[in-house]
Amino acid sequence: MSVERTLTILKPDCVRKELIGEVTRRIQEAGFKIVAMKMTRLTKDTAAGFYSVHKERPFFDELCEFMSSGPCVPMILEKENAIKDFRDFIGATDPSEAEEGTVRADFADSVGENIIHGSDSVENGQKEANFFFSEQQVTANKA
Ligand code: ABT
Ligand code: MG
Repeated sequence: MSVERTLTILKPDCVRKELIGEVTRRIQEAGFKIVAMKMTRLTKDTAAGFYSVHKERPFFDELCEFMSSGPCVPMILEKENAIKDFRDFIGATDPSEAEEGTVRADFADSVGENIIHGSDSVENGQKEANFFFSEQQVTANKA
């Protein structure tokens, strides 16, 4: 196994519910190292860019509305096998199907508002990290 990077976003519902601290604590306790982090608010257009793979899906407009409805907290995480381990850690997209003890099972209300994002491949993780951060912002944190 090799060290991978994944991009997570604590979504606007996570921020509204004042769960930034709790979810971040769980991320760190599970062994993911935070190498970049910020709070930002996406515009509807920026959210559409981030989720452009879903642009033909019926839920796309609602998704972009939600993701731009308030501030969110993107982070780059590093760990061995980070992509799969983080997807397991957050639980299924639909919280009613998410395994007990996962972030989505514990805190998410619905498939549309599901608290947290995790990249679904190493390649997408790199693209999504570049969407929010420059490499310089990551290496600056390692010094
Ligand atoms: P993300 O980590 O946000 O990408 O979610 P995940 O990879 O688990 O699931 P996908 B399929 O990528 O969903 C992207 C966002 O679209 C929302 N969604 C998805 C709906 O609202 N309705 C649906 O029927 C489906 C399949 C969930 C995801 N984000 N949010 N918020
Ligand atoms: Mg996805």
